[in-house]
Amino acid sequence: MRLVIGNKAYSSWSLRGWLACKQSGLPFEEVVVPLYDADWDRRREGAEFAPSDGKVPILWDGEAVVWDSLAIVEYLADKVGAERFWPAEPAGLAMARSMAAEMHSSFQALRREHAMNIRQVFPARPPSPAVAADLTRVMELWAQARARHGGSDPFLFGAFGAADIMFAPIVTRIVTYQLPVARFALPYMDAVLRHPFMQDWIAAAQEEEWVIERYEQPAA
Ligand SMILES: N[C@@H](CCC(=O)N[C@@H](CS)C(=O)NCC(=O)O)C(=O)O
Repeated sequence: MRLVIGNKAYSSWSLRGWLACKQSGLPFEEVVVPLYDADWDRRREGAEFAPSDGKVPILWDGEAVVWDSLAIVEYLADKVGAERFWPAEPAGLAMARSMAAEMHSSFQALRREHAMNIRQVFPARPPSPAVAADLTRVMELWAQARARHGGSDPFLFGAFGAADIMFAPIVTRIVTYQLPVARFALPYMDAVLRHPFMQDWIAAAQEEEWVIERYEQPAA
């Protein structure tokens, strides 16, 4: 398999796709392309990107191409077995799938106003009302997953899985912008950040030389 991703410092959807590949346990080659550089428009029209929507991540598996982070999770879960990604029992499965889908479709203010930047910790500032509302919803979801399905393991549904993969860039944004969170969330966030896959990604992001200036500013 070959996974095309953007800058590890900034590309949150790439992080999700990459975590999904790591979680699958399958070997894969990663192709990291610098987002929005001088070659970006040319590159996204090339064969590596077809027939995607010109965005990363893109997973190639022989002739098969999957170009959306949540679709990559689903594709790999089908390929290696759902138990690596999703809770086995129906109530946990229903909640985990709903949370992954909500993450994929929602939290626009948090995503727009606080772009991922794994290399930075910006001075704390009060979040906008829209971001505060997004954070409240994230806390509600994490609290419910942990209380109902977390058990003694630290992740949302016990073992590390698809829901954690989808929320991992929210964890890093909370750190980067020092956003306020409920106390119960701290051990969960710590477990995500300490996960070996996350440690590998963060280390690689630190090594990257590409800089996108607009992501190097704290939120307005
Ligand atoms: N729906 C896509 C979103 C992918 C996405 O927006 N990727 C960003 C990088 S994090 C991108 O490629 N942006 C390039 C562009 O919009 O030109 C997914 O979940 O994979």
